[in-house]
Amino acid sequence: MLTFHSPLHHLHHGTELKDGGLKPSFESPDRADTILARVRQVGLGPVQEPSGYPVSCLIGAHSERYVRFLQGAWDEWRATGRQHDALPLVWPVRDLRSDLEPAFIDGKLGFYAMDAGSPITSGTWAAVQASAHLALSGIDALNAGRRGVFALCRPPGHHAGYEYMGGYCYLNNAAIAAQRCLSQGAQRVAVLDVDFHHGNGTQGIFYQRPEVLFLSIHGEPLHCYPYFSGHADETGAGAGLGFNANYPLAKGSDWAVYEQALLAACERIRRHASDALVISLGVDTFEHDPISHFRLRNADFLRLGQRLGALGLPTLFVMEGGYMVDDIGVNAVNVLSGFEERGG
Ligand code: OKP
Ligand code: ZN
Repeated sequence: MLTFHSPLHHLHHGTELKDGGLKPSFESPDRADTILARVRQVGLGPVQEPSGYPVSCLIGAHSERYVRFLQGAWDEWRATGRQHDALPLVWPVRDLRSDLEPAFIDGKLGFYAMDAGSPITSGTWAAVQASAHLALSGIDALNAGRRGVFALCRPPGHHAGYEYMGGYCYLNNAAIAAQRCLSQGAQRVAVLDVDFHHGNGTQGIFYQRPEVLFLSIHGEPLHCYPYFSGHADETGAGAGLGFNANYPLAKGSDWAVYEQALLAACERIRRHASDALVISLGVDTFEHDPISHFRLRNADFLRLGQRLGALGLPTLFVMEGGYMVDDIGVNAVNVLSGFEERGG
């Protein structure tokens, strides 16, 4: 399997609020380094750097003004004399106004964020842009005839919506990839999100669109982040009604429970008759993940990959979460190896 990777991800290393103070984020550069080392160790296949793409390739999945905000946010923040990470601290919830973009950076940060988990730092834009380019390069490789491709994205993307960042995510790499796939001639695409957390951003971007089937298997949202989306009754709207499928599972779910949801999702994907499949690949479903609550074991990730390979579709794997760094390489590459066994 071909892997796309860029060393530019190192430019982004943020902080997050935990235990009452600012600490280095769980979403750290050594995550991608560990996965890359494992890709090389098992000889998964060639590793390439991404091509360059114009900013216009990000539009569609995101609005133009949101991309412009991301691009300029650090400079606007620095211009106010602050040098530490920029975090939002005020949000336009419910009855507040969300129809006007604030002019000052502190207001813009809240306007374009769902939480305080996605700090803007000096290197954030360069890293998130490179991450999106990995996903775009991945789709181009599929279109050139590859059967399976791995975009080793970092920062991740699935919590990022049409006009917001959040949950360590800025640009929605999987949605950007699906969008490119359609613009290059595919009629139908499926995006399956196997990260522990609901892919609220991807769901929102495609909620009204029947050509993109979005499916997500995740911790049930009354108890698990992101709390405000991911319920089973979210099935799409307008022309997209019936093209969104959520499989929320109880905290503590193991492979036996997980596999049932996975089989249901695979069946739904077959019915969609997709031309291509994008997998939002989070491995925070692992039993020892520090922030998640499923109980998948190392070997279960191999089984997951085998099920995905059996779908027989051109497949792009886009890296999302996974915070037990010791095992992240083994678990992510187990999915890819399982896929190759069954479908490569
Ligand atoms: C991103 B991805 C932990 C708080 C959790 C955000 C989690 C984002 C997960 N103390 N905050 O889906 O893996
Ligand atoms: Zn996650």
